[in-house]
Amino acid sequence: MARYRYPQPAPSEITPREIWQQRRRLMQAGALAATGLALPFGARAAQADALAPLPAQTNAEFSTMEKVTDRSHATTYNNFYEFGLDKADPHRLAGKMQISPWAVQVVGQVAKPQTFDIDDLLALAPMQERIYRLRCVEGWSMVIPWIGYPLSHLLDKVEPTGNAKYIAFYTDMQPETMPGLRSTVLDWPYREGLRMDEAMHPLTLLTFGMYGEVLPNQNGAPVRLVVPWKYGFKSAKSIVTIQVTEQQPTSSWMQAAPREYGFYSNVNPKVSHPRWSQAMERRIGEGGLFAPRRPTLMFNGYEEQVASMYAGMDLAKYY
Ligand SMILES: Nc1nc2c(c(=O)[nH]1)N[C@H]1C(S)=C(S)[C@@H](COP(=O)(O)O)O[C@H]1N2
Ligand SMILES: [Mo]
Repeated sequence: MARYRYPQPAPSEITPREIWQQRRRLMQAGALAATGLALPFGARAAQADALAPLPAQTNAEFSTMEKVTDRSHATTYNNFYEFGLDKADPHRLAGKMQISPWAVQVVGQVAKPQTFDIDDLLALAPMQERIYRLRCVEGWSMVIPWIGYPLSHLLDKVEPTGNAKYIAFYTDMQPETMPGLRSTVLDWPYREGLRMDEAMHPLTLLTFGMYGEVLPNQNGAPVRLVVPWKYGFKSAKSIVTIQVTEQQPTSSWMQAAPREYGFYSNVNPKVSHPRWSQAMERRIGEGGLFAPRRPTLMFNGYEEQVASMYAGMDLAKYY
């Protein structure tokens, strides 16, 4: 496979300390993987906020070298509407979500439909750490070290049939722990979808951890999707069902506001949201409201890897 190039930040954007911290973090992750140290999933230390480490090999080929967003931002400024619409709601409330036991059923146009216990999913393929940009449709972005493996590994296991054209993802519904389900902003459960080639693309990550540990609940524990060239809402959290379909699924966002959210939702600075431009973004943690915003990149900077999937498509029509 070709070695991908990512836009590099100017040296002045990086302080030596940040570089040093990032290297140290990557080395720690590598050392953990080397010793094979792993805690059973869901094992959490007594300390309220401590999460189990999730060892992984760094995948440099698919990682941006940009400065990683502080973990404190990535775990406290979240969209997870099941817990409320405020950015602080998921961190405040998602701790109550029940994530053990957890299973993911894979159904639909597959030769071998299967329900995977979370421990079987964790063991399905080697864990990789990938530092991806995440661009929210609201105009902000982060750079997050995710841990997971390509979704294609799971899909290969269930053997999609000749009719398999799309994949639908469904988030869990826990009325007792998710107060946001009472809201009518979205139709629940949270549903998202990908075309088959998008789902099989090596960048599409079935994600179990971040920052060297299993996912915090507010970030979609115990398993979520991360599709880095699409707006953040495509990256469904806390997935319980994966359905392989022949027809294009309708996502919760398409259903709520079809004029604003299409099926593809590729990051595209040239196609405005009906109510605001998508040309610029604010990097969370970068000097507050007065920090200069940065230009949003086509396909969130992953153009070289993904553009060929949309060759000949009018991206203003298929937004
Ligand atoms: N189930 C579910 N998944 C979701 C959302 C949600 O509200 N519910 N929000 C999405 C949006 S809009 C974004 S930007 C990302 C945010 O992921 P993060 O909080 O881990 O950064 O999650 C996506 N996945
Ligand atoms: Mo988002």
